Amino acid sequence: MFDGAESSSGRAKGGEREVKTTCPYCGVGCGVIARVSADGAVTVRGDADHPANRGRLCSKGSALADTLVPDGRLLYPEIGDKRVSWDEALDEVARRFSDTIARHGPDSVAFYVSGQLLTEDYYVANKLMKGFIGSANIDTNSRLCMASSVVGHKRGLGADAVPGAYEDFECADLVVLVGSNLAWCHPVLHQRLLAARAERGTRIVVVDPRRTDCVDAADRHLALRAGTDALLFNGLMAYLDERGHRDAGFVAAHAEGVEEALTTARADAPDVATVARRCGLEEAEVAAFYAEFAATDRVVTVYSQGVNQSSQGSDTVNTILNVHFLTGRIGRPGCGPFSVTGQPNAMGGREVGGLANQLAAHMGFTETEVDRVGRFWNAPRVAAKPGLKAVDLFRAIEAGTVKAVWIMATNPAVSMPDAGRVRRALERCETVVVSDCIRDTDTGRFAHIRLPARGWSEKDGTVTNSDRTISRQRAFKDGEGEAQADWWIVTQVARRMGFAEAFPYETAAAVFREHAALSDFENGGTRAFDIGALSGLDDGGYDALTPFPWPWRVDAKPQKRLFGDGRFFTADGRARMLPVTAKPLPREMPDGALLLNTGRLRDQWHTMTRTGLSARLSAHAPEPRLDIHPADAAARGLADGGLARIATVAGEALARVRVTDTQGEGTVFLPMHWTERFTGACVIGRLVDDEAVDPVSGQPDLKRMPATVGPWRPDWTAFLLVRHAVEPGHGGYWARRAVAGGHLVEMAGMGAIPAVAEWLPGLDPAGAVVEFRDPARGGLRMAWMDGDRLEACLFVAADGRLPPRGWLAGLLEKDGLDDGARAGLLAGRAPGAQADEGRIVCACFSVGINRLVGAIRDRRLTSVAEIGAALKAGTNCGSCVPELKEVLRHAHQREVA
Ligand SMILES: Nc1nc2c(c(=O)[nH]1)N[C@H]1C(S)=C(S)[C@@H](COP(=O)(O)OP(=O)(O)OC[C@H]3O[C@@H](n4cnc5c(=O)[nH]c(N)nc54)[C@H](O)[C@@H]3O)O[C@H]1N2
Ligand SMILES: Nc1nc2c(c(=O)[nH]1)N[C@H]1C(S)=C(S)[C@@H](COP(=O)(O)OP(=O)(O)OC[C@H]3O[C@@H](n4cnc5c(=O)[nH]c(N)nc54)[C@H](O)[C@@H]3O)O[C@H]1N2
Ligand code: SF4
Ligand SMILES: [Mo]
Repeated sequence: MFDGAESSSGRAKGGEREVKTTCPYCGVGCGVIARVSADGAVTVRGDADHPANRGRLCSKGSALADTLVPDGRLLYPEIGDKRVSWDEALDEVARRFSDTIARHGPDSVAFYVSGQLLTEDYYVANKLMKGFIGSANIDTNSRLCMASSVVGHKRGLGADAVPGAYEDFECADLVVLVGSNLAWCHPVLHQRLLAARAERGTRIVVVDPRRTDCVDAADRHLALRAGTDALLFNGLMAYLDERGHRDAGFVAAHAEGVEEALTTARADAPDVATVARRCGLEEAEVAAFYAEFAATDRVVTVYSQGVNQSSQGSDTVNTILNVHFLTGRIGRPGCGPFSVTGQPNAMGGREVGGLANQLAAHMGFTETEVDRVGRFWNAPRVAAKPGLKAVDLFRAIEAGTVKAVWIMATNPAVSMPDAGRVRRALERCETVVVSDCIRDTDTGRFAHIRLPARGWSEKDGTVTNSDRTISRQRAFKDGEGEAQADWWIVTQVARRMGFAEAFPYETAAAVFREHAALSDFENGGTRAFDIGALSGLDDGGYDALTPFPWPWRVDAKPQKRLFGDGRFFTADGRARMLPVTAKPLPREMPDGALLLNTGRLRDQWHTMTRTGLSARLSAHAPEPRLDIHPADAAARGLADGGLARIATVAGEALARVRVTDTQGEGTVFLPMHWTERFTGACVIGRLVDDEAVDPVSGQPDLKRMPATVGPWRPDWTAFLLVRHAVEPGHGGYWARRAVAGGHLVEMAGMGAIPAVAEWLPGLDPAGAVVEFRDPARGGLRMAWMDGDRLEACLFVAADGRLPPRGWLAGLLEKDGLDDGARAGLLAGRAPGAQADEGRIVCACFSVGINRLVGAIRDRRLTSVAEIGAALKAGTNCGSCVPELKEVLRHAHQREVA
């Protein structure tokens, strides 16, 4: 296993290097080969040897090299806004935490960390807080992400362990996607599923209130009423039992609680008609789904945030597990419940105990476990009880009981529910430390101390993906500025707090060895997570480590699939079937309100600190957009492409309207990605309140927020193309995105057009070399030049008529403008008849909607394959194929009409 040193970091010709690492985005955990040329330029490609992706990458993975830019990086430690040395910064963090603890006790401090830390970072942070500070106040953004699955797993399986492997997607005959937009959020896994479907006819059922791109390749779409999944699965369990599909042998030998679970399910969902009515579905479609499930032996049920991010997320997870236990569809090829994890290391965080209600290495807070971890760490005061979960943690900060918080690798001022409260809490907190790669984030603005973290490409460690495969991330570049690895930063602070002996680490490998040893310590097969086989790994072995699934016990092989022997990690070894009663939505729906669903877009990652740097990735969804059903839009006077105001009890937002029948009536969808660095008023966390939380997992309900929606009709609209990022200060709508060579800022406002100097910081109207006013139409056009180079141009219109952005944006890329370009500049038109690319559909080859439609028309293209042959669109990662089909469908409809 370890003789692959060459394969992890090899030398290619001409001073080039190739390094094997792992993609830092989603939980698929694809292997990436980074090629660094002699001049330092980086290109990436998929690693054909990696078991997760076998060479494939999606649009985000393919664009990784675009994000390796110094733009916006936090380069040095800062106290206040002043640059300081590492020594000063680390001393200050240690002093403030130690002082606060001395004055107010260990529970007056907290860490809020992230599934984007590497396991080694996570391990050290958890050890410092739970073992040496003596509080369990360390929680993670996984609380917003996986906490309900963790609870469901622990209750049903006795351990937080995903039973299957990605191969199960490929040998299943039916894959049910519940609340998972796999096509956009786990694209490579989705491509593997589609390949299997092409080969063996795997059937796919999508359970989602929205018609996502997954539906394109699915046999059935159950567009159920939001929040009714527990009922659907209770109904399925009752149905299966009634029709004789119980695996009596499995249940008798390996499962506990079947009768109680069934009695509750039957009461909840006595028949298909009741289920259909309550889920808002046709009886026939529910019956057909149930019959298909019953008739298919190999079924994988995949679920993610549509299930987890719910006030009854944990219970819903258990209804899914129940169905698999009842029918013995677990522990066999092509069978099982499958929680797909979101972040690259969501799973690793669970292994080290990153959640406030876990200790470490899959141990909790029983006296035995606290004692065991204490002996292993040689720690004087291991926390004896769980700490505050994310929502409660920020409330405690607001209340002033938690007085110092260290936030690492997450952006809670955007991603937490009731982000307004989170911001108020951070504002009044005595000590806020933020470790991030990026200097100016919404959360970083509240920091007293900023610590520059190394990012992907600069740091070494391990991550665990959705199917328990542990892979190495490897550094292939130096850290930007003085950035350091998170494990190093925490280690330095721990030493300064007086715990030097317990934090001797000089390498990530040393941390990993200790983590592996703890997983095996007094385990004896009782804990699922065990990688004891690696506790003696030397540095060379760590460097060369190739991907493997856990558990990997001493003297055994790594284990891909769990529970094949019917033994679970409960005390008696039997699976637990939990009785669940489906609950109504947690929040009152005011009259006329729509249900606000929130989630992800294909080409952006969370709060856009990295994907937002890529022009390619930013072109697919250029602005924050509200998806709304045509009937709901019409009833509210909303037009496609116009602007909408969205208001909830927590806050309000402005977004661009997209009228689409992919959205169910009565619901709207907003992406979670935009922050105040990218838009004036569409921060998702400001819209969702923190009142509806799963009582067991503490996971907030982020997908079912009542909202009122209406048109927002600006008096003027504008756009600005500019080399350096500008945040307009006019208080209306704006959205900024990266374009090649700079930024494009779309704007709209109420009232009179403000004077440029007032709302566009850094742009001096006196410095504009070309200016053109059009009083008749209330318009204004200005350009700023640096010699022959375009620095910025601004177009404002009172009648909504602005020139297309594509050609103009291209001018930022040019070193100088020729006479033709200068002439066209303020006309906003290319001198020749150059086509505007329009919104980008295929991110891999930057193919825009206008070019697509033109080619379909002019070259009479009729299929996705023909588009691929003509324009290459859709031929790399394949994520845009459903959209290409849509474009084809519309183009042909237009032709017929
Ligand atoms: N492109 C991209 N990919 C990502 C990420 C990203 O930021 N961008 N983030 C990663 C992370 S951390 C995560 S956690 C994953 C999340 O991956 P997913 O869970 O697939 O993504 P979401 O868009 O949050 O939500 C999934 C679906 O749940 C549906 N849904 C909402 N309410 C309900 C309901 O009541 N019932 C059902 N059945 N469905 C419902 C939504 O309509 C949505 O289509 O993605 C990962 N991958
Ligand atoms: N309404 C709504 N809210 C949601 C969700 C939703 O679906 N709807 N989804 C939730 C989910 S599932 C998740 S996972 C969260 C995600 O939300 P966040 O975790 O807040 O989002 P990110 O943008 O991924 O934040 C990661 C930060 O870490 C920085 N970073 C990257 N690498 C490193 C590193 O190695 N070290 C350090 N120190 N910093 C680094 C990045 O620059 C960035 O600022 O959002 C949650 N919030
Ligand atoms: S599927 Fe996920 S892990 Fe793979 S390349 Fe895309 S974002 Fe990265
Ligand atoms: Mo997540």
